Amino acid sequence: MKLVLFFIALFNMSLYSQSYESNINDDYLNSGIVDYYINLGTNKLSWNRAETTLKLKLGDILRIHNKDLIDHQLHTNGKPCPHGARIKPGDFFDCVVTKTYNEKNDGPIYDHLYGRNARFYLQVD
Ligand SMILES: [Cu+2]
Repeated sequence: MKLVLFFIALFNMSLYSQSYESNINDDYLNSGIVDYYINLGTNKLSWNRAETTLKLKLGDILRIHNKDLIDHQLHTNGKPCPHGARIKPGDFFDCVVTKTYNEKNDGPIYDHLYGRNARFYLQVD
């Protein structure tokens, strides 16, 4: 009898974990870690172009990897994430996307160290 109860409990647990997993998967489809690479040779110029605007969703973690030979630093005015810290070559910085961001309404995003000639085109709807 104890063995039967054990298997019933096991069966119920597997039913529960299946529905739980499907909820996790739904959330995962809507957000996640988005890796972005500042390419070698970017130097003091823009990280991307308007035509290659990086589109993100609320809840994403934008992981900015510095593959260049000089430091980089994300400049924001709090959208879509707080202002970045300095990223040394080989390091990364996580921009946790908590706010919508549109360049026209919220102003440009650029490399804090090199100014507005070093743009980063993003959009969060
Ligand atoms: Cu700044």
